[in-house]
Amino acid sequence: MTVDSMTASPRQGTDCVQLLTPEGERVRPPGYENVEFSADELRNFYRDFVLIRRIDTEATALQRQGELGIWASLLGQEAAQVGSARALRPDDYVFPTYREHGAAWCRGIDPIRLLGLYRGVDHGDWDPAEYNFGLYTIVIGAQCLHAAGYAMGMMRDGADGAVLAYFGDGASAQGDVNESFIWAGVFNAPVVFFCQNNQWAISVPLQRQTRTPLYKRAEGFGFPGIQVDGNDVLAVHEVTKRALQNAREGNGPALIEAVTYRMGAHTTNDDPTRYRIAGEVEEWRLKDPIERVRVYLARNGLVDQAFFDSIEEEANDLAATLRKQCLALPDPDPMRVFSEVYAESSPLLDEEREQFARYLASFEGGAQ
Ligand SMILES: Cc1ncc(C[n+]2csc(CCOP(=O)(O)OP(=O)(O)O)c2C)c(N)n1
Repeated sequence: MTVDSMTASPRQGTDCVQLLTPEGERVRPPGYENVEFSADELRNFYRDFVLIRRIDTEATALQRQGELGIWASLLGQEAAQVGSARALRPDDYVFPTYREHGAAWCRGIDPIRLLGLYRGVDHGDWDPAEYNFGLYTIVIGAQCLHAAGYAMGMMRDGADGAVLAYFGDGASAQGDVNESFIWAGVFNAPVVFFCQNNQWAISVPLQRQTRTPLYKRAEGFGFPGIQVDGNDVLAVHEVTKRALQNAREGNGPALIEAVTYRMGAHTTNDDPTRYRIAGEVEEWRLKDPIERVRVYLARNGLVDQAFFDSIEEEANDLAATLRKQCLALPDPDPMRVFSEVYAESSPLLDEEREQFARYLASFEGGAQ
């Protein structure tokens, strides 16, 4: 084995599914010749894109102004998230990480709830059962175990939905993710593992996570793996739709590797210029997921300038509302941690609650 082969980039392969090129050209690879999208679907993808990118920009600005504790930007990953989340049925169930703002948007979660979490005034304030969308998971890869278990439960309940679990290229190296692959595989659970391979796990590049393209790992666990251009919303949508349908029909799990790129910092606490070169970012800027849909829509006469203008206006209004709502979010009652972690109390919890209440009361003005 040569040094070159040891350090070869396990990146995009020739069998990576693409239906819309970075230049906005529609392509039809074998097996996908007859895939069609209506003009409405394409316009809706574009609208989702612009709105979630605007939410992301506004949240980043709010963090910079000290209004959020931290923010994990999704910039560049819009197609991976919108394409996959729009392939879900309402009765399917999603397990996200902490960067799935686009998927949350598609599931109908008000973005102010994401801002509340990152502002530190709540712990993720939506009811997972209402949206079939779990709470954000910061512990890398843990949600894949929840997803495999939930899918096994659905199967035993006779439900005919599927589960979609998001995780990153870094998470692919976690034990939890690999254990969930084993369980889902041997129990034929209806779960689609959706890896957003954005090339970096904070400062650790993909080459330090794997020697083979990630989708190829699935074979070793006994289910299909497929690689898709993660910046191509059409390809992501079609591939995810098929995998979810297969899972619902009892054909078991699948692993989708969406090849994409984290355009910004890992979080607002990070400085990516310390570990990656500007040329790499520039290369990916040319593959922007929004631009290719914009070009396709315009070139095929599916929209006019008024369409783009109205979405721009909608995005600006959304950002202004979000900003106002964010600044008005109330500080939480500090005692809330005792009421919302455990279903039932215990003597130790009672004692800690009383101690904490006394501590708060010791300040002038009591718990305020
Ligand atoms: C179990 C665990 N180990 C380490 C961390 C610290 N950590 C936070 S994000 C991250 C990298 C995750 O990279 P990846 O899975 O590729 O997702 P991305 O952030 O790129 O979307 C790490 C190691 C953590 N949150 N949980």
